[in-house]
Amino acid sequence: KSICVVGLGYIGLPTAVMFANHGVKVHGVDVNPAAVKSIQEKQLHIEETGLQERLNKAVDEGFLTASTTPQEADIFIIAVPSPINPDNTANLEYVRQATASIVPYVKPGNLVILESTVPPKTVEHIMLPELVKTGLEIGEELFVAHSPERVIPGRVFEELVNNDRIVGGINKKSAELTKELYETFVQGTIHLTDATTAELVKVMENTYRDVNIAFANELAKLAEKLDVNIWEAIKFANYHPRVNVHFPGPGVGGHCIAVDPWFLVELGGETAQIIHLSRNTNDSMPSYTAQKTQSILNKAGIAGATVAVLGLAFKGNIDDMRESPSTIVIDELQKLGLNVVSFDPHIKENKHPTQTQNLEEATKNADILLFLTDHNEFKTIDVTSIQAKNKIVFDTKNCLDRGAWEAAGFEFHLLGDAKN
Ligand code: SAJ
Repeated sequence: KSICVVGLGYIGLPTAVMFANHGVKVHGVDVNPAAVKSIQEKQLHIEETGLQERLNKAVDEGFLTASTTPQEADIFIIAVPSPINPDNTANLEYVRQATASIVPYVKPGNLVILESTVPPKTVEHIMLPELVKTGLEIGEELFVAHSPERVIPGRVFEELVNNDRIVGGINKKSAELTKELYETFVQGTIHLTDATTAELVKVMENTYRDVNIAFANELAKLAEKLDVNIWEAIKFANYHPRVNVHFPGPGVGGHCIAVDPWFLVELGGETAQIIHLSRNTNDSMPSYTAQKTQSILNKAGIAGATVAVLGLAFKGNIDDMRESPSTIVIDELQKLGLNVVSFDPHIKENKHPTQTQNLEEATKNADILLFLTDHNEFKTIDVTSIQAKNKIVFDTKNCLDRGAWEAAGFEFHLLGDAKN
C-alpha cells in the first residue's frame, strides 16, 4: 500500500512518519516549500518528542518522500489546518483546497481520509462535492472517511499508538478500510461510525475541555473573593470518583480547544449558549491576568513597572505559540502602560518583540515575575539565583514551589488564591 499525506504539520508529519516507520510508502505534501525542503533534509520545523529519530529513519530507509504536489497513491490522508476566521466562523478553505488538490491523482478503489478537526457535515458538504469531480462513484469506487486525530502535543507518538480512534465512514466499507489502515500502528480500539458522528465526537471532546476549563476559571475568580485556594479545592473535589474539574489559568490557547467550540456555536446559534459563554469566559482570562498583575504592583506601590513574562508557548513543555494566551496577556499589560520583557526556554528564535534569550536577562530589571506557562524548566528554577529589581512573583499555573520562593524573599501570588 502507498499513502499520500496532504499537510505536514503537527499532525500530518508525525502520522506520515509513523506509517513510513511501519514499512508503508508515504509521500508527504505541503504547500509550504520550506517545510518540504526541511523534511527532505531531515530538519524539523516543529518540536515533538521522538520525531527527529523517526523522521531520520523514515527518510533514510526511503519510505518517506516529500514535495509540494500530491502523487498517485492507494490512500490519501488530509491533515491541514481548519482555523476560524476573525468573526469566529470556520475557515474550511484549506480542507476544500487540499481535497481539490488530490482530485487529479485519485483512482478507482482509493480511500480518502480526513484527519483535520472540522465542523460536523464538512465531509458531506465540503469534501464530497470536490471528490465527485473525479467522476468516480463515491462509496463504490472511491471510499471516504473521517478519522480525527486526538493526540496531545508533546506526547504525540505515545498517543498515536495507544489512544482509541473514532473512524466515521461515508459508508460501512469506507470505515472498515480506514480501520484496517490505522491498525498498522494503532493499539487502542478503533470504533466505527458514520462521518458526521465522528466529526461531532471530535469537536465535542475539545469543547468538553473548554467548558470545563471555563468552569475552573470562574471558580478561580470566585475563590479569590472567598479567600480560598482554588487549586486545593479542585484537588479535593477531584477525589470524588465522578468529578474531574480542570484547572484555571491565564487563558486557553492552541489551535484546538480555543477554536473547535466556535464550530458548534456557529452551527448551534442560540442553542449553544453554555459553549459560547465558556469561550468568552476563557477569552477573558488574559485581560484578567494582566489586571491582577497591575493590582499586585499597585498594592506594592510600584509605578512604571517592568513585568518579566515567563512562558510564551500556549502550554507547558512545547514550542508552539499558536493562539497563545501569553501574547494576549503581553498586549494587555502594555495597554496598561507596563513594560514587558519575556522569556521562554522552548521558543528558541525571536518570535515576539519582547523576547529575551535567557532567564537572567528577563528577570534582572523586573518588578514582578509573571509565570504563564508550566514548563518543567520553570518548576525546577534555582530560586536563590534569581536577581530581580523587586522580588514579587505571580504564578498563574500553580507550577511553582511557593515555599522555596518565599524562603528566597519573594512575595508570592497565585491565580485563584487571594491569600497572599
Ligand atoms: N488548559 C487550562 N486548564 C486545564 C487544561 C488546559 O487552562 O486544565 C489550557 C492549556 O494551558 C492550553 C489550552 O488549555 O492553553 C489547551 O491545552 P490542552 O492540553 O487542553 O489541549 P491541546 O490543545 O494541546 O490538545 C487538545 C487535546 N484534546 C483533549 O484533550 C480533549 C488533544 O487530545 C487533541 O488531539 C487536540 O486538542 C487537538 O488537536 O484537537
